[in-house]
Amino acid sequence: MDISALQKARYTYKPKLPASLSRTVTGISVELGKPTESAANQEDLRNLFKHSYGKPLATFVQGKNDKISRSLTVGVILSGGQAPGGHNVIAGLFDGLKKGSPSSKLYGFLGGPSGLIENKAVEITGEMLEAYRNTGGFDIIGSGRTKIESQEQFAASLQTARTLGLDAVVIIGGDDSNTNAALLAEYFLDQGAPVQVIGCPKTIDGDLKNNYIEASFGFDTAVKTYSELIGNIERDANSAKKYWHFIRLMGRSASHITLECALQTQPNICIISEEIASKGISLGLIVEQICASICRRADRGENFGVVLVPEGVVEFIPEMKKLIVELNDVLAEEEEFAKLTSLIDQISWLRIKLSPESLSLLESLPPDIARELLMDRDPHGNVQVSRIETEKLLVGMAERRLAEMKKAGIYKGKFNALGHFFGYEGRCAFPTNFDANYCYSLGFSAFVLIASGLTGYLSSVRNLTAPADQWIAGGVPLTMMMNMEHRHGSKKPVIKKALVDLNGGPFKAFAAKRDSWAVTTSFLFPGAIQYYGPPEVCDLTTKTLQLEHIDKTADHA
Ligand code: FBP
Repeated sequence: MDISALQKARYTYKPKLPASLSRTVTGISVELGKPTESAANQEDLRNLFKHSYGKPLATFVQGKNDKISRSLTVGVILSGGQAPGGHNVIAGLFDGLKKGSPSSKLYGFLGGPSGLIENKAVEITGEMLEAYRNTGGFDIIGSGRTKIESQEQFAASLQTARTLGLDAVVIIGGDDSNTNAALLAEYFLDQGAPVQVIGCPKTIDGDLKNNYIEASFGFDTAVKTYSELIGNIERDANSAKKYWHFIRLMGRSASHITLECALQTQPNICIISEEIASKGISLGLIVEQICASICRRADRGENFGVVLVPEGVVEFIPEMKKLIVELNDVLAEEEEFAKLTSLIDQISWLRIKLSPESLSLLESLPPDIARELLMDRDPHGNVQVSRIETEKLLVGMAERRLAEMKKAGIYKGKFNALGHFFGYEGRCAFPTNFDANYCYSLGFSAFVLIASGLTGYLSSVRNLTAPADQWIAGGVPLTMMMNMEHRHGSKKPVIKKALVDLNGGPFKAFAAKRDSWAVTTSFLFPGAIQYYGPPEVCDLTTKTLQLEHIDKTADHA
């Protein structure tokens, strides 16, 4: 098979581990802290997770560990959207297992959680893994978004675990997939089945984080890929001086990706969904603010610019959010609706089900956007925001508003706009050195958690702004990150999503500069990810991680 020169070179890269994991495995011991509480709704969660609620934090330290050299059989699942570094999590887990005992086995479930339910698995061998080390993608075993939620699915998962003789299942996923991991751990305990469940924090969206999970893997690589592309577009805009580029960026809910890209590239305008929600800014006002910048730049003769739009923003604009919540509830149980194919029929079916305000908003939207809002939800009940072309909606609205402003003599410039969407471009890039090391460490930590007999934990590697050997590895109880939320028309236990903190360092750093970026051309060109070369270029962490680290250090001072 042909492989690129970079792929060949990356096979030989040796990921770095925290010092606590670099010693011989029998020298890695686990220190357990005090019992923990969930993020909110403690009473509800204590009742729902009778066997796994409130476990202590685990930290790996130097010490004797006799249990660790057992022969283990483990199954691994890649769940949800691709994120750079997934192959390295599997590599770290595999290498850990084999260091523990060469007779240990690792099965990979095919196509995500459904592989566990249906017992579709392959044994991952050293030889097979060699072709995937330090590469992007999830293609070694594939991924999927099946949600393990019914009693039949839980029972089938247990049956698979028994058939394969599994000691543990590792679920590599985001907040929804790790919610599944928590439910599965609880189910196995309830059934008295000795099958442990460990999660690993994956998602380019960067919204699976808290005091113990500093970042989800894949974020570093994805934002650097998008920032390179945005920087290239900025340079083109500044050369041609004739286009406004509206760039929508992935990130289903939180705006971490968009915020980090703004810090790396200094565009003219960047919308942060969390701010829109907190200030109750309407769609009309967003367009007004964009047009104000376009006008001021036109007055300086600069009829070009760059606008960053988080894909999740539609769910944060108050009137759109109300519409989406109503649609989610109405569409959750309706088979009748799924049979309707034309937009006219769909809207007339919804006429008596939606509130008058939501109905009139839906009817006022361009047909393409209305159609996108009515598309199928994902298995977790989420609207598929990556398919809603918000950048086009904003371009259309800005065009109309600028035409009015021109008529009124307030605007004298020219407005030619181009829309872009960057999402899939970043999800399978070769992991940066940071993600290659981080993912390998997360996989290795998952092995130590399993070998230490723990279940219901998320593998955790902290102190990420320091060099890898100073990282702190361990595990965080999954129930510690949970709360109750309204999903699919009812209250469900879920891992709490970390949205952009408007009082946090990253947002404040952006807010301090944005007024000047809105008028002057202040573009920054980060360039392509570098895998080889000076550490100040190759090992640079994200600005989000650096600024959040400064916040945490100040909190502890
Ligand atoms: P995960 O949360 O599963 O990691 O997925 C993240 C993501 O890339 C979002 O940014 C995006 O909205 C979504 O996946 C798109 O998924 P799909 O390609 O399955 O529609």
